[in-house]
Amino acid sequence: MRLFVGLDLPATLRQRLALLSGGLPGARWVPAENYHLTLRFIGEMPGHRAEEIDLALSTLRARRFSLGVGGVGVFAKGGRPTSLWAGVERSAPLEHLQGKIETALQRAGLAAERRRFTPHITLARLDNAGEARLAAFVQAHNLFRAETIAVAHFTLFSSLLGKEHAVYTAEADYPLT
Ligand code: 3AM
Repeated sequence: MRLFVGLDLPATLRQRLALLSGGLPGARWVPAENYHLTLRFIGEMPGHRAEEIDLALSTLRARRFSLGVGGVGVFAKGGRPTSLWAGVERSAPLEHLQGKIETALQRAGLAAERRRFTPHITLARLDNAGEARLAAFVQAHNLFRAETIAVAHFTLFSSLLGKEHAVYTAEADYPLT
């Protein structure tokens, strides 16, 4: 099973984000049902490890919080833009939850994540998106702001890689208090 921990997003936010799709050649838009915020990518795990991970996550305690979404940005690799995303406000409760998940997963035997946590919601994968068009898109949507959402649980997702898009399934939800 290919796993990751993340936040599921409410339908209102998905609809709002979906309005950003379009008008950018070279963008493969993520379908609205796939929008999520990754808190920690785990990767391929055998079933018994998945169970240990589930157990570790279910003992974690953290508080509910609200999340602000706004702005758009781009990740690049070797100077090439690879993905387009909607920004997520960094906040103490979000960082706290992410840190607790990291600790729980390390306790469950996973190696430490070395990449810095950069909260975002991927909107599109980019293949050869023209630089000027991309810059114009980012500028045009930089003032984008969505309604603040209430986060009351986090989720362990499985991800089945497909030809077009991955299929994400919520395997377990963990309530925040
Ligand atoms: O949340 P986003 O869409 O940015 O790209 C994958 C996706 O990111 C990422 O994990 C999220 C859920 O699938 N991902 C895939 N392989 C990865 C890897 N080897 C990875 N993240 C880190 N390391």
